[in-house]
Formats: sequence, structure tokens, C-alpha cells
Amino acid sequence: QKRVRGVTVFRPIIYGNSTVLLTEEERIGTDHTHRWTVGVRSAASQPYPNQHPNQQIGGADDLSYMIKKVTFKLYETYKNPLRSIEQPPFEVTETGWGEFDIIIKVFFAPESNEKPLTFNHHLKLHPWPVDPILYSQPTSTGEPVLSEEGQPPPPPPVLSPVHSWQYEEVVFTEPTEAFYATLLEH
Ligand code: SLL
Repeated sequence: QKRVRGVTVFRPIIYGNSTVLLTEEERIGTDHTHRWTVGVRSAASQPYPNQHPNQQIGGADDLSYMIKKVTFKLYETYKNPLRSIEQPPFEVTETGWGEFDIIIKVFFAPESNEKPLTFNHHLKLHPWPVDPILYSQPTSTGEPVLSEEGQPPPPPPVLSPVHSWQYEEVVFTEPTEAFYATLLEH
């Protein structure tokens, strides 16, 4: 495959996860606490219509002109832990109780001759480490807790949804002629 000399093409993507807490009903009979979606999405433009909280970040653009498939290596106790997604949206939705590292591997269109890209994403379920004293509300009297300066404490963290996404510019250096033609159409 001939390559186009002196040309570099950039395509912005994001990868990461969004998480919501399971409802009380959904928690019956399971130790799972969260529903999360891990994925690779367009960084640009239109959001999904009528988004679920797990869909609120990134664009709905179809990346299949350049991405052939994405694999997500989940924690080994999940059924079929190496998930292979061969059409958009390139994402996996699961439930669970804990955070772990997910290896995301992006495979490009065959005519690109590009090697796959690998990202390591730490699945995020919790907004941040919660200070158990600051956030142990409500108080027995119902009075707000005041800090030493007499200021009310910051509001408790919002537990759901939680978003953790990274921006990445995919760089194609001297793309093949066929792939360059495809890239220019998008
Ligand atoms: C931890 N090192 O201890 C991590 C592991 C694993 C999370 C977290 C359920 C998996 C399943 C699940 O959420 N596992 O049901 O197979 O925090």
C-alpha cells in the first residue's frame, strides 16, 4: 500500500466510562452496585439524543469509517472478559461493585495498515475518595455542620452519574492512499 508522503492526519476521540448507581430494585439479589459503560467515542459534535446518563459524554458520530473494532479487556471474573465490539457504538455496558483497569484496544480500518492503539483505562465508579467525617450527614440535631471558620461544609458529592473520560488525538502519519481518501471524506 502506497503511503502519502509528508501528510499527517489527526482525529479527536475520547475513551473512558460513565457510571450510574443501580436502583434499590436492581440491587435485589446481587452484590452489584453500579451500572457502567466503557467506550470509545467521537470527541466532536452532536451528542446522542435523549441521552441516558451513561451516554452524556462525547459525540454520536459514527467512527466506523476509521475504526474496525474495539476490544475491552474486563476483570477476569466477568463472563467472556475480552469483549470485541465490531460496530458502533464501540462500548460495553455492565454492572459491578468495584473499580479495575480496562485495556482498550482500537483496531483501524484494514486499508489503513495501522497498528492497533492500546489504552489503559481505570474504570471509575466513585466520584472521589469521600471524607467520612465531612460527609457524615445529617447530624443528630438536624443542624448543619459548621467548619471552624463558621462556613457551612461543602455539599456532599454527587454519587451518580460519574464520568471519567480522556481526550486523545489519534495521529495517522503518512496514511496509505486508500485510508487518506477515506479520512478526507469525514
Ligand atoms: C477491587 N481489584 O478489589 C478490584 C477488583 C473487581 C470488580 C474489582 C464484579 C465482577 C463480576 C465486579 O465489579 N468486580 O461480577 O464478575 O476493588
